[in-house]
Amino acid sequence: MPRLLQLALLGHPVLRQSAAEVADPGSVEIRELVDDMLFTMTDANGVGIAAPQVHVDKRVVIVASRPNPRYPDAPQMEPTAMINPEIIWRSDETCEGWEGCLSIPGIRGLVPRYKAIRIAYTTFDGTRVEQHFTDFVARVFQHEFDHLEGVSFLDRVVSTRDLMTEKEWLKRNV
Ligand code: K2U
Ligand code: ZN
Repeated sequence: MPRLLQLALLGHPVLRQSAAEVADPGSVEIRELVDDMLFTMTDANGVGIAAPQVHVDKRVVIVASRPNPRYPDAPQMEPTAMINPEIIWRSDETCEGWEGCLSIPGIRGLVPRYKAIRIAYTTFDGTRVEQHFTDFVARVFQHEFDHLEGVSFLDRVVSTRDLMTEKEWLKRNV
């Protein structure tokens, strides 16, 4: 049975460090971590989550785009666990979008992200996979990858005037 994990909140040092590479992607430890991360993300209505957000210093993320009030056109995808992910190419073009974060409750920010990216990651069986993402899925991946580097979406907003409370944002965006 997967466990509901405690979320690290902004200010906790685990969110401000570079996470450690995973040595054994196929271990029971990593499979159980991913199960618990997925359960925790789903409970919080997230579209992604990174291991440092559940106090685990490992380079593991889950990307799970689905249509949601802010991004009704977001593609529905199978939640995908990515071990030791990296960005291997990115477009010059960027685009802005509103983001939230499970580790920064109650705040939304307008964040510029690369519009298209090519990524690589390892799966549980040790296979290295490459994928091309655009638009919202590219945004979610970049948000989660930032967590592995100790970066939050607050660090990416161009101006603090691009921040608002979730309550004010919901009045204007849903
Ligand atoms: O890493 C997290 O904190 C999960 C975020 C991921 C996210 C990435 C990019 C854009 C928005 C969110 C959570 O899913 S926060 C909940 C949420 C979901 C959809 C849109 C906005 C916020
Ligand atoms: Zn986040």
